[in-house]
Amino acid sequence: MGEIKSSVKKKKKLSEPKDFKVILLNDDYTTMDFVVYVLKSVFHKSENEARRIMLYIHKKGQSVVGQYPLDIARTKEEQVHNLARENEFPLICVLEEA
Ligand code: TYC
Repeated sequence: MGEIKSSVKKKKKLSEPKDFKVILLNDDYTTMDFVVYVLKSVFHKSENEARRIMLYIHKKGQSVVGQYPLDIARTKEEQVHNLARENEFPLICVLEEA
């Protein structure tokens, strides 16, 4: 009697791709209005939410402003830095593994 072979293949466990937090940092030169503009245009925050987050960063030094898969997080980071450069502000954001 031949052995019955299972046709069901074992599923290789692929770990879920990690998300990355996008963190906006405070500085002394970027205007509050510009940070609010970035939070609205890049991170789709409402006016009230953008102002609340901006003031939190201003007081505490930094804040997570979103969490995304790596490619999207990198794109957001680049958009922030491009907008900041175009407008001659030193605004910085960094990514951190979630
Ligand atoms: N500290 C800035 C000021 O007083 C405002 C600011 C807030 C800058 C948040 C950057 O991520 C930031 N003009």
